[in-house]
Amino acid sequence: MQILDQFYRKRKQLAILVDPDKLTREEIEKTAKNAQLAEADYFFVGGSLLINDSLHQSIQIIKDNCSLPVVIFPGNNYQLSSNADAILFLSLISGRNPDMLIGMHVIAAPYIRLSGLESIATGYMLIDSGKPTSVSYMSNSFPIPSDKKDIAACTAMAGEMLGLKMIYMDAGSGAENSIPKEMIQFVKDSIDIPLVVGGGIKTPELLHEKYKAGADIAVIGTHFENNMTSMQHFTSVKSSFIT
Ligand code: 1GP
Repeated sequence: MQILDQFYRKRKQLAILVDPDKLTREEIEKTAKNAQLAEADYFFVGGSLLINDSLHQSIQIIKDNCSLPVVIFPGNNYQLSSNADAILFLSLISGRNPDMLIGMHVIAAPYIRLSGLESIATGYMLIDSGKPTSVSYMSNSFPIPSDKKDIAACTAMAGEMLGLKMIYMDAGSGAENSIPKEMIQFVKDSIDIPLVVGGGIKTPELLHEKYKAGADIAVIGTHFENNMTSMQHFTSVKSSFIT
């Protein structure tokens, strides 16, 4: 998988999150074209609910308008499409809801196998961002408090020891407070697998802070829903980390 190759080459990466419920066809088209021009690395596609059943179509629009890999970031086990290149096979390791740790995976596994999608085993950790998020409500799980970096680090460590291939720390879409740099750094120092960080990254300065603290891949969704043309300002942050 390209994500792992880039990680071993020590390249910072940026994923653009598209929630098919929040963007029109035209907006997805524009986002795809902008992402290609700005040299973003991936599209993550998914949402907590997906009311409009447009996952398949949204992925196709992205594919028709750019050549970036599309990775499904599923809110539940119905969010599958063979139009994508890969899927984050998420285990919600910050929570204690067995369905989110293994139950839904058992249901989704044969479909993923049949679809031919590459599955990326990912330890998903929700971090408290100051207010309840869709994910914590929908998953019936508590996020890790943002000042408990030791809990976050031990959770990530356990995920790595269980064989997961990436850790994704998420403050939730549209989070007021992004994940504190101290926590990112502490987790990064505790694991050897790629670290994905998302939620509430609204400025290039915040993105720089997350990369500097140890994020290998940053995920941005909400900001680009309203500021599509600003992508270049964000992707140019990656180049300051090329060694
Ligand atoms: C949410 O990490 C992603 O799961 C992206 O968050 O929408 O706040 O950028 P934003």
